[in-house]
Amino acid sequence: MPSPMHRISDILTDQDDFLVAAHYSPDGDAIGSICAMGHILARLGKRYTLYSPSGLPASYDFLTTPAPIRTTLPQTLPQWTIVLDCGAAERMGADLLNRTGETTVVNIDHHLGNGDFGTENWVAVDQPAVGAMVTLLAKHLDIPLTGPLAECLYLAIATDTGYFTYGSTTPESLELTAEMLRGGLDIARMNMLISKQWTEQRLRLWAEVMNGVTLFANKQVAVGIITRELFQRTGTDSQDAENLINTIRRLKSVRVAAILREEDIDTYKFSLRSYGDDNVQAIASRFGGGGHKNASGGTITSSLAEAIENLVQTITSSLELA
Ligand SMILES: [Mn+2]
Repeated sequence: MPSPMHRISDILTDQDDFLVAAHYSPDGDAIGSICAMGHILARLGKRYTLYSPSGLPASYDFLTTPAPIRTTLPQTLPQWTIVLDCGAAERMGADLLNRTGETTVVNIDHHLGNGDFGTENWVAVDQPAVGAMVTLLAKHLDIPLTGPLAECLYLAIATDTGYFTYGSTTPESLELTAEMLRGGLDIARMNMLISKQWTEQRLRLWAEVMNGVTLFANKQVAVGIITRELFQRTGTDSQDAENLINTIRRLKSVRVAAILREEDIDTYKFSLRSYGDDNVQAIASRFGGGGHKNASGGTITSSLAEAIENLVQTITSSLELA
């Protein structure tokens, strides 16, 4: 029996008219994979439509897209819909989810617990990015990893691997990226374009949150707070707070970094980060949350003071921090 990758490769070659989508609020892997798939379909001479309900994020507007990204679905859906980087069917957003009966879903993903919601499913949890899977498709179809295609693939793989620093980084993903470099990818320019997207507002937000960080348990637990008032005052939103926690985690004494973000009155979303054997997934699960061993999150409904105390107490006892 052919592998899922071969079956999907055959679909791309033999069929025509595709909708290409990913999860809503797309990250670098999602948007890079949508655009890369578009470049592949263009190269194969196929009809295709790129779709993301919120459009191309402003922070990725440097990407050379093969076609505009539509924010609404066409009246009649194409025969095939390629869904990328969606850990669950709901992640594609209600508009598309409600119409999957009108099309044939090809599900390409790397999240644990995907559930194989497509008609065709290629779910590879050992892949560091869906962009790496799309790269394998391109290679299998003899499409060179050059030009705008390589830039989209690089964005997807680099951002999902933390620039090749996470444990998910594979030798293969480095080899594929090396092939893009040999094909002329300007990696310094790409990294500049990807990282140099900050607004002054974001800088002020980060400064205030870091300034307000409180340390507990002999400075082994760091807690940062983001209120709705702070977002409002600095003119930012939750997207601007992305990755802030990783900077707090850099404190040498810290084993667990936490951020509590006010979602509503007495409702706080928390994120936890750790390194190595310090399992924050187990801590998040005590609050009904989830995630991975070193990156997890969930929601706490209580006053801020209670939320902090509860979280710090659970972290301290779970990791036996003195
Ligand atoms: Mn991904």
